[in-house]
Amino acid sequence: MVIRKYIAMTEEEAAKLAEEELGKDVVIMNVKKNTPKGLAKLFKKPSVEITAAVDEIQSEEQTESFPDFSKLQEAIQETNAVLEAEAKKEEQAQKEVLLEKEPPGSNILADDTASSTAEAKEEASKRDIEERLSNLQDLLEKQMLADKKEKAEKDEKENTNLVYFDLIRKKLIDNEVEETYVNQILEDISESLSKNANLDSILAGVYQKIVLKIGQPRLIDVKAKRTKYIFFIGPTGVGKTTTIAKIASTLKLTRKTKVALITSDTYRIAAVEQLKTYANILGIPLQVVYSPEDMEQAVEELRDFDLVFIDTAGRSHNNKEQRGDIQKLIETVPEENREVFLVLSATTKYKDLVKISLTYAEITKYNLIFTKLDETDTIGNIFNIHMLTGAPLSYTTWGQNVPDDIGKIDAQSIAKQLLGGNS
Ligand SMILES: Nc1nc2c(ncn2[C@@H]2O[C@H](COP(=O)(O)OP(=O)(O)OP(=O)(O)O)[C@@H](O)[C@H]2O)c(=O)[nH]1
Ligand SMILES: [Mg+2]
Repeated sequence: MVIRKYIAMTEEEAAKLAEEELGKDVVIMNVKKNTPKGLAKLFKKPSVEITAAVDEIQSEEQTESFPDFSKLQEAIQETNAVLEAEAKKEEQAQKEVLLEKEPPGSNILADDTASSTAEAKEEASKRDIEERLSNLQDLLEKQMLADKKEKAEKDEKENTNLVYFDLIRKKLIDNEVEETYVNQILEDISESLSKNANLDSILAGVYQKIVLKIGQPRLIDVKAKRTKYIFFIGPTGVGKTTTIAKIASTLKLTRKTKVALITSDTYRIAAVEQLKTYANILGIPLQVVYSPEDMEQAVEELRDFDLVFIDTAGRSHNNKEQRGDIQKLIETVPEENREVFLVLSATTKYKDLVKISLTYAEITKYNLIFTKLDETDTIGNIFNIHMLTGAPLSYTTWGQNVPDDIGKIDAQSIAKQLLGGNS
């Protein structure tokens, strides 16, 4: 894409300069009026600066538009047919007049009269045909002009939209939204695009599409009548335990929800200690389970609580046996009483996130939590993984502070960031 600035006294003059240099497909991206202030007013005149862009500069031959010969050909054929029909009609009319007026028995006189009448008729018919021909030509010219204008308007609209689409596509891809999803969004909105679309309306359309695709956050159901058992699963070190602490403290402190904790992460002493510390601070019970049988017992014992959070050990998604352990643990609780959150770090590279999320999808349904947003500037992967798995998005976290650095997923803020705005 070529982007240039042009300054002139009026916007039209500046646009003309742009068109002369960049061709007729040029798109005016921005218009800035320069009004001199203070003393500068005395010796400087106001001017207009435009920013113009074009996909690529076209050569003279390309920009020149050729007449539409097929239309011209059709019109000529039509004209010929009309003329022929007219001539035939006239010939017939003349024959009829002669037959009617010829006095019987005076051939010479009759010949003279007939020939002068015929000449006059012929003259009139010629004038008539000429007049019709000229009208037809006018009509033809008008039609051609209208066609040309319509084509130019259509081309301009399409080219302008293409430039805007390219700008938006580039922004989304810079923010690591997968190209497939970018194209999907742009295709969706190009169908519903109005004739007078400008950059703002296209941006608004894309923004809306992203917000709709992200959807409503799927949060923990604090009003459930039955005890809810909430599992946190995911790779090592992504922030599962910290996120449980954040959610449990917020619910305990602000909503007075009856919360209990279970940990099955018995592989590291530090892991149990970490959760015990949070449990002590919050004054809530913690049960440690070593097997699915222990889990069943803990579930039974904690059935008077509103919410029971279950911390699991970070697992490599590549280890089949470990995946099997997690699945067994989850299935100790009936589906209607449980909720599973897959915790992923926004800093993990896309290829790994794809593999992790697809592997976990084989063992359970889940909602998505993305952590460590404070450690990355690109958040396209949140959108990508949601689109790939269809799993609802729930929370994001952006720091180590318990309980502050957590919030429900904010579709508007994500859409704005993906489009290059501030959240
Ligand atoms: N910057 C940042 N650090 C975080 C965030 N959430 C958690 N952490 C840090 O990440 C590290 C690991 O957090 P844990 O909660 O222990 O992670 P885990 O998933 O439970 O880890 P394992 O139990 O070992 O699998 C800790 O230092 C946390 O303070 C976050 O949103 N942003
Ligand atoms: Mg942990």
